[in-house]
Amino acid sequence: MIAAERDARFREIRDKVEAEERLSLDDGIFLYDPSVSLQAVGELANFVRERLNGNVGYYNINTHLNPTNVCVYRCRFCAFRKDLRDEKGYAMTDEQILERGREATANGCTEMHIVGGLHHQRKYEWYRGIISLLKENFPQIHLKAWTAVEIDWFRFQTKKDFRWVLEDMREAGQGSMPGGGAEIFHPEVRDQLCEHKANTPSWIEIHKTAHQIGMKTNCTMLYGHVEKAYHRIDHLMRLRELQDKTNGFQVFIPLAFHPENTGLSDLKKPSGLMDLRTVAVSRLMLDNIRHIKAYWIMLGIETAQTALAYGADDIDGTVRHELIYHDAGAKTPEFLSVEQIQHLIREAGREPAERDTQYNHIIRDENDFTKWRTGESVDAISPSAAIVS
Ligand code: V47
Ligand code: SF4
Repeated sequence: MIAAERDARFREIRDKVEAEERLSLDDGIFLYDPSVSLQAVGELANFVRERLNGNVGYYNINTHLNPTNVCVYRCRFCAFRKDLRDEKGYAMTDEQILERGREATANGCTEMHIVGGLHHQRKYEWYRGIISLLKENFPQIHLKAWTAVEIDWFRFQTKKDFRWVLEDMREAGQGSMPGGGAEIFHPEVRDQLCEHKANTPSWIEIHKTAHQIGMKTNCTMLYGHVEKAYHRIDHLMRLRELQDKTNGFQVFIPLAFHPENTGLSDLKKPSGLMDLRTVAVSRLMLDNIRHIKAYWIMLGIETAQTALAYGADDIDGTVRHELIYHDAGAKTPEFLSVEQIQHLIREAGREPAERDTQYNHIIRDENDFTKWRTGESVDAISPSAAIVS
């Protein structure tokens, strides 16, 4: 495409975005073309980001819990899983899990992000018991637990349906679902990465069922491996289509592939340019998902900060005990303090705001940081009111 044609095509897309019209598959693929200025794509995404979320950069205070790394599956991109008899394989005891809850409470965490492997010998009751143990002992902490891959496994274990599993886990204390396990939906790619685990129709059905029973969920896309722009845009459009039906996704998180110690270690990790373009294109394509998260653990702090000007309005949390990315070679710190996270958001020119998992404001006790109450939904505030001059 010659430069004049390219500029005209970009203007067409800009007009659509300004008029709040939906972008097409072809629009999305065009925005991924490296000859289309990244800065221009980023500016357009930033325009949408500010229209939706003002000048705020959201974060939460959270911790991770990976109860086991033993897994029956062998996803090619995964450095975290271990075989049953591997000496590095583990399954946490109740006491270790309780200790994590105590640590989270002492740190003022509002959320525990719980995901792990599908252990050959652990029954459904073990997984359910983790949720009820934590909820009974730490009722204030929101449990964002189990990806669709795990819910699919629990269906297999219990021989019940998705709705039964989700309702049973909710009764035990599960509050919402993280967005993992989505990878790339298109079978041309999915079959190369993880042909055995929950397939695309199951992933979609599980999130749809969660939304139908009133449970909010997150969604993700793993990019930067064997997929092409077409597969990424197809993925985003499938998420957009489900969101049109259910409105149950809270946030989208693009996940950059980290190759170290994986079955795809011959690949290079995606560049910072690709990371920023993916954040921006996601913001532009997902016109019905309010928040885009630049997960600092995965992007690195500098790229996450920059992403706050390329469409992202959230950088995830303070995070402790993250293993999935660190096992795959992530060089980011193990956690950030609240002061550090606020500083990096301010340095990016945004106003930090603490939220809970479900995007409500968190109001901390002035005398005791570890105590808090939930304020109104961040989405109830109009973006113009949120813009800080
Ligand atoms: O499902 C695994 C991905 C996901 C690698 O919902 C990898 O708020 C890159 O979903 N390189 C788990 N990615 C993480 C996840 C997540 C993270 C942060 C916030 C939320 C949320 C969800 O990580 C997996 C897979 O897609 N993954 N291995 C790897 N080597
Ligand atoms: Fe198992 Fe999840 Fe790793 Fe796949 S990504 S091998 S399901 S732990």
